[in-house]
Amino acid sequence: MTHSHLSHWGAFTPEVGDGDVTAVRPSPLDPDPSPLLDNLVGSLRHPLRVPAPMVREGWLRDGPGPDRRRGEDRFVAVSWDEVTERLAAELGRVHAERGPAGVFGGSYGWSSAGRFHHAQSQVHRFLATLGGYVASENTYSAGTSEVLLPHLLGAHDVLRSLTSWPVLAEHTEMMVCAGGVPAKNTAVTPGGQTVHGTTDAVRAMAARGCEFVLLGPDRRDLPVDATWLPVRPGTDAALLLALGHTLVVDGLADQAFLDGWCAGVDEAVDHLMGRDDGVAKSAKWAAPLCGIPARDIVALARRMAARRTMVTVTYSLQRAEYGEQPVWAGILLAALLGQIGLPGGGFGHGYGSIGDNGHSARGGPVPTMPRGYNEHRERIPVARIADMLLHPGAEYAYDGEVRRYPAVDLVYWCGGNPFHHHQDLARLREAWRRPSTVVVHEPYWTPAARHADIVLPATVTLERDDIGASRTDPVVTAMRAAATPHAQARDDYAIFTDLADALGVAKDYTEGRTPQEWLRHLYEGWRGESSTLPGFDAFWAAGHVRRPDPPPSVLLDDFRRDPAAHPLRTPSGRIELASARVASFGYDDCPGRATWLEPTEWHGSPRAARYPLVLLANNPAARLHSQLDFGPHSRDSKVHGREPVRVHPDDAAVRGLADGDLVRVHNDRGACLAGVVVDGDLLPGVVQMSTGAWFSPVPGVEPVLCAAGNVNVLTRDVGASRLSQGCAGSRALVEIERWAGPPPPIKAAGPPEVVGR
Ligand SMILES: Nc1nc2c(c(=O)[nH]1)N[C@H]1C(S)=C(S)[C@@H](COP(=O)(O)OP(=O)(O)OC[C@H]3O[C@@H](n4cnc5c(=O)[nH]c(N)nc54)[C@H](O)[C@@H]3O)O[C@H]1N2
Ligand SMILES: Nc1nc2c(c(=O)[nH]1)N[C@H]1C(S)=C(S)[C@@H](COP(=O)(O)OP(=O)(O)OC[C@H]3O[C@@H](n4cnc5c(=O)[nH]c(N)nc54)[C@H](O)[C@@H]3O)O[C@H]1N2
Ligand SMILES: [Mo]
Repeated sequence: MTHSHLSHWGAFTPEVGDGDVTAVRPSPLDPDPSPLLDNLVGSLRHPLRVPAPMVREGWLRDGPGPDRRRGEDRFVAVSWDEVTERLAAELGRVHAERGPAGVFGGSYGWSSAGRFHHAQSQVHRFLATLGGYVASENTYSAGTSEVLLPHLLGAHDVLRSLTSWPVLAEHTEMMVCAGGVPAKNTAVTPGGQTVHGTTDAVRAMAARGCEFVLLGPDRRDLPVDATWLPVRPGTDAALLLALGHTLVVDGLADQAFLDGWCAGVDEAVDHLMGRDDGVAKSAKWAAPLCGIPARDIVALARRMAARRTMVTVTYSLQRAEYGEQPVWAGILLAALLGQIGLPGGGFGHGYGSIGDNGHSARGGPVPTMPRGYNEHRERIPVARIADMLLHPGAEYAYDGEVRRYPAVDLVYWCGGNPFHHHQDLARLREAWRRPSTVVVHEPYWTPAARHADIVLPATVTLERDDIGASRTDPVVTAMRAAATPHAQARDDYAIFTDLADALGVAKDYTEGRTPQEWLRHLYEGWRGESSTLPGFDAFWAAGHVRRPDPPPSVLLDDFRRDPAAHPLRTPSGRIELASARVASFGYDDCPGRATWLEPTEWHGSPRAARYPLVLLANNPAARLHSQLDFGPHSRDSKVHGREPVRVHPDDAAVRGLADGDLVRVHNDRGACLAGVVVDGDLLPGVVQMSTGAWFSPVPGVEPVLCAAGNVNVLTRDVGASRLSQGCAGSRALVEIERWAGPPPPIKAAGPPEVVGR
C-alpha cells in the first residue's frame, strides 16, 4: 500500500503510538510532499480537542437569545442525550417561529478531505432534510471572479480548466504573473492531491528558457528566477491597462482576434485611449500609480507581443476592493495579445493559487455525498455574513439584483471557522451577539467553537474510514481510520443522524445506510458499469485505485478553433471586453469595462498618512488556513509564539525594529501582536502577515487586540463591489510599533473554562 490517508495537503501514512500521531510518512507517489504534513503530529489527543458536548453556561441558564457574553463565557459539559434533546427542541422552535429563513446554514469552510464525512455536505444535507435553510453562495477564495467571469467568458470555467502545465512547459515563452505562482500555496488542493507537481512544472518551464515576469510586491511569490516588477499592491489593474495601451499605440494589438472573437472592443479600447474620460491609460499615466517606470512598462509590452505569452492573475488580486478590475484588465491584455485559445498563450487565473490549478480534470465527478435539495432558495454572498446578522431586512445589491438580508435566529456551522476567515473581527464579534443560538461542530476549541452556544465534538479524519478523491488527483484513496475517536467525539454523520432521529427525519437523512454502507454505495455508484475499475472490496484492500491520465488541455481552444460552433455563454457569444449587461447595473464600483479604481486603502490614499504600511494579509505557508495552528510546523514559524510579520529593512530601520521584536500591528479597526522578521524580498512600504493565527482577544481592550496575531482584526469588511460582494480581505493599511511591556497571554492556545453544573 502506498499510503493510508489523505489530507487537503497530501497523501500519507501516519505512525501512531499511544493513540496519537508520532510521525507522518508522505506517500511515495508524491514527488514534492508538503511540510504541512508535520502539523498532524500530536493532533489527535491535543489539549485543544473538545472532549465532550458543551453548552455555554449563559445559554444553559437563561435560554436562547442575543448575548454579549458569547465568546467570553464558560462552558458546561453535558451528555450526548441531553445536548441532542435540547438542540432538537431549539431547531424545532426556530423552524416553528420563522421557518427555514430563521436558520443560517451557509457554514462556509474547508473542513477536511474525505468525500463521505465531508462536513459541508453533511450539514447541508441535514438542514435540507429538516425543510431548508438560508445558504451562502460563492467562496472566500474567488468570490469576486465567480460572479464577474460569467459576464466576460460565459460558462467557460476559467477557474477550473486552465491550460495545463505540460502545454505551458512545451509552448510558453513568457509567463507574466500578477501575484506570482507562489510555491507555498500549491501544497493545498480541496479534497487532497496525491501528486504535487506545480513547482516542478514551473522549474521545468524556466529550465526550457521560458521567461517569468513577476508583477507583485513580494519576490517570494515565484519559485524561480524572474524579472521582477515590484508593483504596488492594489494597482495591478493600472499596470495591466498600461501594457494594453502600449500594444494599441504601438500597433501590436491583434486586430483579427479582437474582431473575430471579442465583443465590446471599441468601448474597451476607447477607455484605454482615454476617449471616454480624457485620461489615456498610458505607461506614463500608470507609472506613478503602480511604481514601475514607464519605460519598463513599454518594454515589457513589446516583449510580450513578440512571444507566446501567458498572462496570469492570482486569486489574491480579486480578494480585494474593486477586485474585478485586475482580472478584467488581465483578460483585456490577453485579448489584445490575441493568444487566447492557443497552446501556452492567453489568460490564466489562479496558477499557483490552488495546488491542482493547471492540472487537468480526470473526466467525470468523484464519489460525493449527496447534499439533498434545499427547498428554501434564499442565499447570501458568502462574505456578507456580518452584514446579514447586523442588518436583517436591509437591502443590498448583488449582480444586478436588489436583495434583502434574512432575519436569521440560529446559526449552524460545521467544518469552517468564521473567526478565522471573515474580515474585521471586532465587527463580526458584534454581529455574532445577535442571533439566539449558535451551534458549531468542531474537533478543536477553535475561535468559532469558543464563540458558540452549543459545541458538538467532531471526530477528525484519522478517526474514521472514508474515501479520498479530488477532481484532478490521479488516485482515489481508501482513507483508513488510524485511531479511536478522542474522548466523546463523534462523526458529524452520527451527530446528525441522532438529531434527525429526534426530529423524526432520520430515514431521510441516512437512507438506512451505515457509514460503511455509504462508502460502498458512493464508491460503486461512482465506478458505475466500468470494467476497468476494481469493485469496492478490492479497492479497499489495495488502498487506492488509479484513474486514467487526462489529455493536456488548452483553455478555450474549441472556441478559438470555431467561435460559431462553440460560442461562449455571454450575450454576444464572444469574450466581452466591455459588458453592456454589467454596465446596465449602474455600479460605479464596477462599471462595464476594465478600469482602474483607486482603492480606499493603498499607498496613495489619505489614510496612509496615519497607517502608511500596506499589509498583505494572505494565505499561510505553514498551515492550511487556521487548521492545526498548534501543530509543530506552524508553531516553528512563530516568533515568541505570535504570528510573524515580514518587514522590509528600510521600514524596520525607521521604526527602530529588529528581527525578533514583538510589535503591535494596528489601525482603527483593531490591533494584533506579531513578531518581526526583517525581509528584503518585499517592496518597501509593504508588510506581510499570514491569516490563520487563532483569534485571541485580550479582555477589555477596545475595539480589539488579538494576542496571537490574527490579521483579520485589521482587514476591512466590505464587498469587492456591488457586482460580486466578494471577500476583500487581501490587504489593509496598518502601522507597526514596538510592543513595550509584558505581552498578554494567548488564551486561544488552551481550552476555555469548563465548569460543572
Ligand atoms: N484576510 C484574509 N482572510 C481570508 C483570506 C485571506 O487571504 N485574507 N483567505 C480566505 C480564504 S481563500 C478562505 S478559503 C477562508 C478559509 O476559511 P475556513 O475554510 O473557514 O478555514 P479553516 O481553518 O480551514 O476552517 C475549517 C475548520 O473545519 C474544522 N474541521 C476539520 N475537519 C472537520 C470535520 O470533519 N468536521 C467538523 N465539524 N469540522 C472539521 C477545522 O478544525 C477548522 O476549524 O479564509 C478566508 N479568509
Ligand atoms: N499553504 C497554504 N496553501 C494554500 C492555502 C493555505 O491556507 N495554506 N489556502 C488555499 C486557498 S483556500 C486559496 S483560495 C489559495 C489562495 O490563493 P491566492 O489568493 O493566490 O494566495 P495568497 O497567498 O492570498 O496571495 C498570493 C500572493 O499575492 C500577492 N499579492 C497580494 N496582493 C497583491 C496585489 O495587490 N498585487 C499583486 N501583484 N500581488 C499581490 C501576495 O504577495 C501573495 O503572496 O491558496 C490555497 N493554498
Ligand atoms: Mo480559499
